[in-house]
Amino acid sequence: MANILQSILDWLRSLFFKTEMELTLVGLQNSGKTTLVNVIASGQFIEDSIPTVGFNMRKVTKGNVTMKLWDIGGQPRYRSMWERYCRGVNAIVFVVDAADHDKIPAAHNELKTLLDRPPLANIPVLVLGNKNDLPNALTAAELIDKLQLKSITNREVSCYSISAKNQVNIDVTLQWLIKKGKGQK
Ligand SMILES: Nc1nc2c(ncn2[C@@H]2O[C@H](COP(=O)(O)OP(=O)(O)OP(=O)(O)O)[C@@H](O)[C@H]2O)c(=O)[nH]1
Ligand SMILES: [Mg+2]
Repeated sequence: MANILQSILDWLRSLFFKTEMELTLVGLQNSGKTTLVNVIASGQFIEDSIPTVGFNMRKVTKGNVTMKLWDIGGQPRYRSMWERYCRGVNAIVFVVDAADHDKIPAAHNELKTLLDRPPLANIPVLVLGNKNDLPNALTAAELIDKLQLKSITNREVSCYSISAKNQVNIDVTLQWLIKKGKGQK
């Protein structure tokens, strides 16, 4: 009953109030962060995105939700910036190239280092195993195992297998993110 009431309240609130939220996308270079932002913003897969120098910011409005998306470069020289751009956001989106098995240990390390930073305590994390259109891409279950996501207990963590290219699971990704903007579980 409480759940139904909560849903009705959320729905009423969504009719009258605009939600503004901030999200930061991080992850190793070539994992597909900029491609994903383009897909979220315009529904278009742009084949030759160039490596991000520093960061980009895009504002995207979906219904009455405005998302400020911080897309940070994944090359080693930019990784020290990740923490700064993750502070105070509604959620951190950690993008992984699920087909690049050799880079999984490095992705695991970077994720762990980032989440160990005290200013980022409690911020929800969405891990996206991108490029599931490629053969041998790791499934969500395999990523949960290899990135040891079950060992993260001090915050909410979810993991989806997506393809920015074929727009697979972009809808569930957006639903998860928008919920975080509304402060929902
Ligand atoms: N097959 C496939 N390729 C993808 C997908 N998403 C992105 N790519 C490709 O992966 C490459 C890297 O994509 P980017 O979006 O530039 O990667 P990035 O994470 O922003 O990289 P940095 O800015 O250097 O951190 C590009 O050639 C994309 O076309 C996908 O879902 N499937
Ligand atoms: Mg980029």
